[in-house]
Amino acid sequence: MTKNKKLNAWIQEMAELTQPDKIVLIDGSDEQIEALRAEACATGEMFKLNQEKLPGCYLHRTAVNDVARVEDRTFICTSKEEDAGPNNHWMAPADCYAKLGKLYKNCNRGKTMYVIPYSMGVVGSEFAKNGIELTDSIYVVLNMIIMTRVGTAVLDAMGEDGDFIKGLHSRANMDENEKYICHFPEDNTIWSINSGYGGNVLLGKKCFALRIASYLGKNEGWMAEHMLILGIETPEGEVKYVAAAFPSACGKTNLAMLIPPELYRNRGYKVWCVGDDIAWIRIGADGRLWAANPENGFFGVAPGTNVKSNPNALASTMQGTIFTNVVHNLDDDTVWWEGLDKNPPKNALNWKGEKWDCTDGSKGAHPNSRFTAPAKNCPCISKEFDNPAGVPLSAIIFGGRRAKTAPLVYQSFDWTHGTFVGSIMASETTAAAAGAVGVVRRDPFAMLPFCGYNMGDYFQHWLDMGKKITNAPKIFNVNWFRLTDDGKFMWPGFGDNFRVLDWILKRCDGKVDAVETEIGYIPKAEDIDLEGLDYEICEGRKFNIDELRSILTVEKDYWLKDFENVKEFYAKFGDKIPAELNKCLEDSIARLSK
Ligand code: GTP
Ligand code: SPV
Ligand code: MN
Repeated sequence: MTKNKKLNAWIQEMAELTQPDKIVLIDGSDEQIEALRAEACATGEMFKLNQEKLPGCYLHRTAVNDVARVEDRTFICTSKEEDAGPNNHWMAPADCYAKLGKLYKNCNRGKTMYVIPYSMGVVGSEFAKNGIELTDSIYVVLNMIIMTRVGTAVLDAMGEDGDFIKGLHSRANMDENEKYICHFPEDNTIWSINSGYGGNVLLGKKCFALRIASYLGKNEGWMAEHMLILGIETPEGEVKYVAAAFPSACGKTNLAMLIPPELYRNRGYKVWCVGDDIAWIRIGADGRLWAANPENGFFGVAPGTNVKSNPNALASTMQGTIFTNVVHNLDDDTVWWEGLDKNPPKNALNWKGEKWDCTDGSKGAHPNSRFTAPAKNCPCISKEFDNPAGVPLSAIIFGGRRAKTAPLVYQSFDWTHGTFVGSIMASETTAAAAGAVGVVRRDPFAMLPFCGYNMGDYFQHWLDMGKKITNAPKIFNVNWFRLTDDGKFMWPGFGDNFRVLDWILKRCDGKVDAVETEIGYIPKAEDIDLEGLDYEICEGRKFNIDELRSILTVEKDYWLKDFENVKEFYAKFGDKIPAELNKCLEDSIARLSK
């Protein structure tokens, strides 16, 4: 089928196991894409939207019980359980292969198995890595074509004996009790069965580019992170880059594409998007950290995306986009979701495909409904997007959803303390994963669901990397999600987050001082530029410098309580927690208890 013998043998082996009627190699050609779209529309797997308003756009609905990642059914299968760590569910590789082997047996009978050759990173470049996904789903094929670099060029880059990550996916019979997303880092293998939802089935994304890649990065001296990458162009025309790790549905896509407030636009500032979800980070010859986005598209959260909050994301979805689990407007075959505008369609189907009455209080789009859009559609895509070396980082930013405790922004004391700040991250859970929403949980580095090995070893890897970087980025933490007592967001967020980025860059350049507190350096309120900010917190009450002061305060009682919870979290990892981090924790508690 291809000129790569290992690949041919593996395809054959998986075909013998799953017994497809037909095997189709994805070459990435326009003709093949058109034929697949037509076939998916004929079977009802996808719906062709209004091609005048939304050229090349389609709608897909997943099964109603298959709308998010399933963390309880996600496994890391290493020979030793300790290598997966308490942050992962574990199965012995042989047991998992045996268990899933039974589920895969003959599961593709009567179906076509598609062979998708894809590259994470620019095809054939030094740091790119190849994968093959076998799938029974055209929806998966078409999403992978947007999200990664797919087709014949990848096979050419792999050559006759090149390696690849082996990904086997089948929707099989969609039995929710037999859904598994399993990773075999020691075999470069991913097996996913009985799901059709994004993060569970687009195997290049979380499964490969984070779980398998984090494991490879640990062994090879680089990092795979759940981070956006953006460039800030200054009025002098210089571009500085930052990467930011926020948990799922906590604002990466929005920050990555933000449009600065008018005040800054007038001064000549611009933001360029390099990536919105995943960063592969290496140490460059100059001793700096260089970050590249291995993906080729955006799998973004639809609800809340609108012309004010994220116009660049919205523009990215205007062509060649697949919408999943949004509202279908039957009048003109367009799409809608909560927070798009104030005019929900009257004649419409909800995400389940039922007739939807927008006045009955029910949600039309699923809270984790998504768009899959080509990165090249984004009006602010960086000119470095296709640079295989990536971009040099001036700052790394951590953040999460915290109604209380975490201030708007603070800076760590140094790399080690910055690693500590990443390790103590916590955030309210969101609809991106199955389970309860709004519960605070520890989510170090926004990698809790994505670290493919023991998180204690991952913390150590961060510390080790720090020792090798001669010119380290500064590390910060932000929180856009502080709430008032009556449950409203205090900080305006979105484009106004640029005001915080501006402070961060000034700190990196040593152009502004800060207040040293128990948890790190905090801005003086007057150093965050509020000019032109016109934000109503509640009826008639505008955001002002006093509000800002209140979200820049270190509330000691909250922090001490939080650190008790960090202790419990660390305890799960036993002696895997690096001594330097335990020391940071003790020192922080001591400073706060004074
Ligand atoms: P994943 O794709 O799941 O990894 O998520 P993400 O981190 O890219 O999250 P995204 O940017 O899509 O944001 C998720 C939700 O948070 C959306 O509904 C946004 O509207 C909302 N959001 C993003 N930024 C802000 C902000 O600054 N303030 C507030 N209040 N909400 C925000
Ligand atoms: C996330 O959940 O962090 C996502 C979406 O980016 S998914 O690809 O489904 O994981
Ligand atoms: Mn994500």
